[in-house]
Amino acid sequence: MESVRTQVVIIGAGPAGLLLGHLLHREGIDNIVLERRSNEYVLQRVRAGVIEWGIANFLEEAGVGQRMRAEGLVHHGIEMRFDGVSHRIALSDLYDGRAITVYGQQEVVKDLINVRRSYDAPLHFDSEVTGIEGLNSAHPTVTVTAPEGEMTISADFVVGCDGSHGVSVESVPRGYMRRFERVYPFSWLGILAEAPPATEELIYTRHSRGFALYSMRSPTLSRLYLGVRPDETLDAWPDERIWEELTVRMATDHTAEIGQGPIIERGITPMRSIVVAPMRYGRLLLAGDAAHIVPPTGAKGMNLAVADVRLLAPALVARIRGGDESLLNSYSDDSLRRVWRAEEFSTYMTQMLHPHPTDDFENGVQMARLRQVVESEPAARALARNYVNLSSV
Ligand code: RFL
Ligand code: PHB
Repeated sequence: MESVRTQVVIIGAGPAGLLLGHLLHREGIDNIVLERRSNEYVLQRVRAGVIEWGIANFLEEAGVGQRMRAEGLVHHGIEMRFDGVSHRIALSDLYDGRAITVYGQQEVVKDLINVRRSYDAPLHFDSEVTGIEGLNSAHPTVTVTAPEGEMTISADFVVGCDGSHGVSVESVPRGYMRRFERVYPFSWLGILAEAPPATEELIYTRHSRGFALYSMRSPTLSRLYLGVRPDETLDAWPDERIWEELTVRMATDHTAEIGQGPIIERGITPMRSIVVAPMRYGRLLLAGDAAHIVPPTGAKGMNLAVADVRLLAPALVARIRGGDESLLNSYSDDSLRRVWRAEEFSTYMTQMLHPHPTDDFENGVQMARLRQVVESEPAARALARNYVNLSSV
């Protein structure tokens, strides 16, 4: 079995793992990124699309924002649609001219992989971490199953950026970390379609039949979501049914039909909230979805992953270079404050926009919340600040 040594082992090549690897490399810290999926799989995985103002700035400062600035779509507002009427929330007017950038997560991942390839730092695809040992010793080790065979890597620190079903949390003694969880009674059916977006801004819709979201990836690609029952499967949703349902839920008195086109990707994602605390055990640190999941209604998941790494990279650098552990010691508390704020906002957005199938008291409260957002400037301002820049305040 091959045995390798490095300073930091990073498990997972999503936005969190790849960005951390890049930030550490820039500070001269050796690291190895391990990813169980193939390079192709990671590049075509369609996920998040909204990048907050401060997170976009940070990606640029980190030297990986060039294409995002050139090709990303800057949005100054979003629409909230209910009772067949659209209301614009003027994000930038409400928040010092700040805006969001719509740029696909797989494009962020592609940019991060390209930059890593440019300086030839180790990044292993098809390489699954199957065990983590010695987290309370000076040199923890991970066991990796790769196409070339098994490998062990010993490091100063292990960082779990391995998403929501990762091996990192599993390697911590039971009972050490607390897991807070909420499951919502619906899922999102998401599609990517070769159709020019019919509108310029995202539209969050509440209809009595359920939630719908109109988003996009480029001037030729639309990204749409439908709130569906948690037990729904894709077999029950042929293309015609998806378009029909989107058309019904998004209809207003004034809008034309939504643009349709070939569906090139589809999936169903359950909606849930998870927080794991603390985000550290000995020499293991957690970042991104490995430590927390938010329902996608607030568009926060990728932003939180980047924000974790923005704190964690300097903390690891200070500890490895100078032996100063203070930043590492406060990493979990500092991150979790932001994570709980994001959970609060994502829950608020989710509950306001997903009608309850039977509880009409709940539905009355939802409508009151929506009306407040479009009628009260302080309420709209609060939404704008949270939507545009929660991870940087
Ligand atoms: P990732 O991207 O899941 O990456 C984890 C990686 O770890 C690998 N892995 C392993 N590798 C080696 N050994 C093992 N034992 C491993 N176990 C796992 C996995 O293969 C994977 O490649 O986590 P990361 O980096 O923390 O990034 C988090 C984001 O991906 C996630 O939060 C967002 O996609 C969430 N999200 C959104 N976030 C936003 O900020 N804005 C949005 O608009 C937004 N929309 C969304 C979303 C997520 C969605 N889905 C599908 C969950 C919309 C949807 C529909
Ligand atoms: C997306 O474009 O994929 C997207 C946008 C906003 C959300 C979730 C997903 O809240």
